[in-house]
Amino acid sequence: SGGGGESQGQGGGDDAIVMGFSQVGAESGWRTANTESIKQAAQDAGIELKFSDAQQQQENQIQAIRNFIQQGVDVIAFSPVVESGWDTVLAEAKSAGIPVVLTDRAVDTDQEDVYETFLGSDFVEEGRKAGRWLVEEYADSDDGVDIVELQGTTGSAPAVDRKEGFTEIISEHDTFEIVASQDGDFTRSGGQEVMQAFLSSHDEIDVLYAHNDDMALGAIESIESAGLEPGEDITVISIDGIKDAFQAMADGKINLVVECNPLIGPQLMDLVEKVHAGEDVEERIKVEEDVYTQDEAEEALPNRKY
Ligand code: GYE
Repeated sequence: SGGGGESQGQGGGDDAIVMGFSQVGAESGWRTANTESIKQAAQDAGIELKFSDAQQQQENQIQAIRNFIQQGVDVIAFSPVVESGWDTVLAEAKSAGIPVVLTDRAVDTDQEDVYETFLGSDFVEEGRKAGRWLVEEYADSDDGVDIVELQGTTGSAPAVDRKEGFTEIISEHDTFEIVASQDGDFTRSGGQEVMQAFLSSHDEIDVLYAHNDDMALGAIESIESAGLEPGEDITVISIDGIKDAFQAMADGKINLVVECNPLIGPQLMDLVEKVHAGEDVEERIKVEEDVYTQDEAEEALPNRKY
């Protein structure tokens, strides 16, 4: 049965809401925490979850969504690996009468009313936060600041937006230049490999801006292998705020972490229940986030939940 049913799903009985969720993959610590949050929250809300891992491939996500449509789930939620290419499958869900909720990452579409709401962080603002801290940090320096950028998955909302927000801020000052920028696919191994290449082709790297913690942590290994001190010889900025990154910050190897909160399961279940009940929901719901520096890292570490 498509949307519009009566079930409230208390305790996961026969009339529980059935939600199909297509996850991006398991590429990062952020993602693992996000998956756990969604699974736990579904269980707590008595929502029957059909979970599918796309291994960072859009084809797999499209296939999973088609399967959910075929099975007649009540609500489909997904976190789109890249922004474009969703129009056909979103139209299919719409004509099957199944409401769609986007989580974490946005889609790029001209079509109207193909999803109910988008719950996720403001990635452009995260990029700006990184940029603002950097501008402050180098306020007294007259020398040029050479930055290398480790981008997230090409075409993904967080990669596009984190670049945009950061560039918007630093381009107001001539001191800063992004001398190299490449895709590290949000993984540790990606960050490690790309940073190694950056180090062998650039002599004077002042700053690393990594679109997530895992890439920063991989890059730190390459910086150390090159005989340099991360956090000292190269200023390291990353995004997410996983425990390992806080530890690296406490150890002096990362200078700034911009928080991006993956623990959105409870909010998602709330939205799924509302959408299923036919209630109006806001089209865009943002997650609240902070910024952390080295002197705050040690104190914050025990309280980090992911
Ligand atoms: O920053 C990264 C993950 O979409 C916000 O995806 C998410 C990003 C997160 O792989 O670690």
